[in-house]
Formats: sequence, C-alpha cells, structure tokens
Amino acid sequence: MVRRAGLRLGLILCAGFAAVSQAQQPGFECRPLTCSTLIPALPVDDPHTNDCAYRAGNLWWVDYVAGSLAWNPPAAAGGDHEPVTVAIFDDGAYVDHEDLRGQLWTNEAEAHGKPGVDDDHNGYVDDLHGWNFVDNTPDVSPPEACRGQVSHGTLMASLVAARRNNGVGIAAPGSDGARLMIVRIVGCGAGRNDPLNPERLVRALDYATRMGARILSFSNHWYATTPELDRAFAEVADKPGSPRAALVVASVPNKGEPEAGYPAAYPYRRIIRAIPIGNDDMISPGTSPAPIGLNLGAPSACVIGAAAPPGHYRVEQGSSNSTAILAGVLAGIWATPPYAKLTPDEFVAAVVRKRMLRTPRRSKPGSRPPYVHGVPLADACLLATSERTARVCRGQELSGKRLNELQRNTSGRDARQDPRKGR
Ligand SMILES: [Ca+2]
Ligand SMILES: [Ca+2]
Ligand SMILES: [Ca+2]
Repeated sequence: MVRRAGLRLGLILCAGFAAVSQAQQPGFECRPLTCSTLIPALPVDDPHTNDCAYRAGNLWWVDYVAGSLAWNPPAAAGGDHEPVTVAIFDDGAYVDHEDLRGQLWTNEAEAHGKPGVDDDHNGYVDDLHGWNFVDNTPDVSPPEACRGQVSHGTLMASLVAARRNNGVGIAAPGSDGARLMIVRIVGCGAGRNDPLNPERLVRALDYATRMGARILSFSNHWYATTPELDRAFAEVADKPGSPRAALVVASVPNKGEPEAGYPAAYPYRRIIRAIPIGNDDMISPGTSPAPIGLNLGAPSACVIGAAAPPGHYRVEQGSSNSTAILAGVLAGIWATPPYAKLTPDEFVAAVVRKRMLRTPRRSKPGSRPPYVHGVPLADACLLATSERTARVCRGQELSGKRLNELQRNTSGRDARQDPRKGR
C-alpha cells in the first residue's frame, strides 16, 4: 500500500490587508498599493510595458529580478523567443483569467483534433492545456465546488507568465518566454483537504515531461515520500541524459519548518531551490535549511498576482511566490536566443552554475546555516547588454572585472552561447 504524503503549501496572506481588498476588485485602480517597504517602485525598467500594476510601480519584484531583460528583445537583438513550457503543479488554474488566456501551453494535436477523441494517443482525451489529475478530466480550472476559494495555482501561473502588454493586471519575467502547462495534482484551496497522492504525482510527472515541459514548478512541499516517487523524481531531475530530463524549481518553506521537505530536499542535479527574500534583501526569517546546491534567492513578500476570473487580483507573501518568480526568470532566460538550444543539463551548467550562482548580487547574510554568507539573488542580468539593461544589473556588466569573469565563465563551448555575441 502506498503511503500518502502530507502536502503543505507555503501560502500566507500579506500583512497589508487593505491592499488585498483593493486588489481583489476587478480592474483595480492603477495606483500604487502600499504593502511593504519594498513597493511601490518607480520609475520602472521598461516604460513601454503597459500593464496596470507595472505602470503603477507595484511589480517591484519584476525589476528586482531584472525581469524586463527576459521580455522579447528587439528583433535586431536576436529576434523572438522560443517558448519554454513551464508545468505548474498545483490546484489547477483559472485559464479564463484575463492575464492567463493566451499564455497557455497548447497540445496542438488536441487543438486541431476531435472532441472526445485522444488525438495524439497519449492516453488523455482532449488534454488541451494540461490535465486535471484530481478529477481525471481535461478541465484544469478548479471545479465549480472550488469557486470562492483561493486558487493557489492561478496565482503561481500568473507570477510565472502573466500576459504582458494587455493593459491590465500584471506582467511577469516569463510573460514572453514561458508557456503554462497546468497540472492539477491537489484539490480545492491548494489541497488542504486533499493530501498529495504519490501515485497521482508520478503520473503527473510522467505526463508533463512526456509532453515537453522543460521546467516543473513546485510551490509546495511534502515530508513523506515513496520509492516510486523518488524514482520518478530521480529520472526527471537527476539521471544524466534522460529523455525525461527537466528542471525542477522547488520551494523552500519559510514558516519555521525544521526541514525543507520534498522536492527541495532531493540532492539532485536539476533541482533549483527558491530561497524566499523579504524586505531589504534579507532571507525571510523562518526559512528552512536547504541542501547545498542550486539555491537562488527570489522575492517572497507582497507580490500581486491573478486570483479569480475574469479579472481579480490579490497580494500575497510567501515562499510560493519566490518559486514561481524563479521559474519565470529561468524560463525567460532559457527562451532567449541562443540559450533556447540548450538541453536541461547544458542550461544548468552554462547558465545556472556558471552565471547565476556567481552573481555579485547576494542577499544579506542569514543568521544561521546554511545562510550565514547569504545566497545569490536570482535575476536575468546575464541578458544585459550595453544597449539594454536593468537598474539592478548596473555596475555588473559595465565593470571590467565582471566582464573578465564572464569571459572566463563562457570560454570554450559556452562562448558560442553568450548572448552578448552578435548583439
Ligand atoms: Ca491526448
Ligand atoms: Ca480530442
Ligand atoms: Ca497583464
């Protein structure tokens, strides 16, 4: 008999409750929302992006990770992105939300096929944008019974790749580079009454990687596992050259849990952990110890994202946000020429290890191991050029020392993949 693992999601409400109420109104006003010492932040890096919350300075976290550099570069600088499919493992997502429509991964065989027929013979009938593994249906939105409850997955999907330049709501680092595959693995309200089912998760991992997801975003964690689940994650996140290889972006909880939980706790080569960063570049108090490895800091506090359809938004804080933002940054970079051609292992080696982990941007030192030296902060600054940069990157790409370091890091095979070349 398979043991059932307890699933806990790192979702907590923002202290700025007034801002939450305001933001939940459809078409919320384009004015700064005060929620932490970090927002609002004006001016913005990209004044041409017209999404309401960005123009109002509420998307401080997009510019914190230099997210605008991962947006479509001008054609003269390398052309369009090749989208990276990011699978959102959560309680589903309201795919009819104004900021998610048009951002979804689409199974073309089903889109051009016949209703009621498994057109691509993958074992799932009419799986257009993912699969609902809870109810075993192609409808990945939370069902009617969940209406009125917060959809954690909707928020996460928007922080990865909300629709940009539609004049409403938010934008995200992966807006142009990522496409969202919705993989519903827990029930209403982020599964509080529906613990993670390991067999279901094994099937969901199989589906997402078989259908081409290159980044699997887990803004959740669990403390019990099974041999089958361990094997499935090892195949995806560790086995060299696996045809099922993908990056797993895993949350590290910040509510005082003594351990990070899975999948962050796996010591696998393709697990990238999001360390929650709060105000003033500090690691969120109560962040669990993470294994040594690919650990990158990303914003957690006072982040606005999509809520109920058709156009509601809410402000949240928590390590879940960090995970989705990191997944969006990675997708945005990976989608950019010439990184788009890299395999998962090549991307980890050339981008994550050689560039992102070596950034001079670091969090403040944490008070306890393993964070006493701080952690590198996730950003897209490696895409900066002399023509196009972001405020947080300044002083990095223009420094001779930094340039020398980058040149050393991108010698040999990686020199061909340096986006500075040819731009
Ligand atoms: Ca199918
Ligand atoms: Ca069909
Ligand atoms: Ca938008």
